[in-house]
Amino acid sequence: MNRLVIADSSCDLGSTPGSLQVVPLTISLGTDSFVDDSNLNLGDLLNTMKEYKGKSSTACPSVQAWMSAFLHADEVFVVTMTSVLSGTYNSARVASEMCAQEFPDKKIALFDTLSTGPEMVLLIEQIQKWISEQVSFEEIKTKAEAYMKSTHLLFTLKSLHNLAANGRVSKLIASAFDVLGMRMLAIASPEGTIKPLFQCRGDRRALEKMMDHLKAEGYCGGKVRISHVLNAEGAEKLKAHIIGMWPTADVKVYPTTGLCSYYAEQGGLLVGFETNLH
Ligand code: X90
Repeated sequence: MNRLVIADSSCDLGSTPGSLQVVPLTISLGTDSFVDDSNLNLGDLLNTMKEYKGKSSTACPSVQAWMSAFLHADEVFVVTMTSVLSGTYNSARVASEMCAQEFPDKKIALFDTLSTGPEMVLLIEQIQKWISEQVSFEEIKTKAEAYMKSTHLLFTLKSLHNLAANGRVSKLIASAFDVLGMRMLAIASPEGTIKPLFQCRGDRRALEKMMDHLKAEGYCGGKVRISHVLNAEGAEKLKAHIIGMWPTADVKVYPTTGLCSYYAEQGGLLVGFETNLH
């Protein structure tokens, strides 16, 4: 029997044979279409975004794409971004129902993280660990539901343009955001929506505010995963601050792939963190 974690590409990870299969979303800028998989040229996407002033959009994976991914293992654990802002979860759910009819012995567990990016990564890593420890399918399901309650997503953005243009944040929130030199700090709310916390000017202030938020939420040295859109410097600074305060913290930094790069936009930082140690 083989077991696999499957996630949509908003997790910012690439597929790793045998342990993670990533199902891509697609980003469209006019007639250019970018599939968020290992062939994506991120520089190309970001440059096109800079130059292109027309309408752009994204599309979630098709039911068929999820179904083909589900065929890779007998037991699959599917980790998706928030069902409130994307059809990704729903498409995976329909695929799992179709799979269940065709392959009644296959086991599929679906997890709507009500978040995205690095908060998905925390769950993916945790499920991979349980798989390696041969924890049963049912037990992984129960443990994962509980684990999701102890993970969070904080992010800072320099622009809300693509989120607002695609209806993922309200026009009201976007118009209240004075973009020039400002950064928006926001979180994934427990309901799976974008909840702005405050705006601040300058990277240093944003860093202080992020540290304040981690403390206020009860972060105490657990895992942190940070993805960034061409902002390795900001991500590494935050990592250094976290390690400075909690020296044994397990913190990893990596670049976003296509979907999060498109929505978080240049300079964006996404921070997934645990508030309970496991
Ligand atoms: O086309 C689609 O179905 C994809 C839509 C995705 C919409 C949101 C993606 C956000 C990516 C921005 C900051 C984090 C948001 C937190 C969500 C609760 C990254």
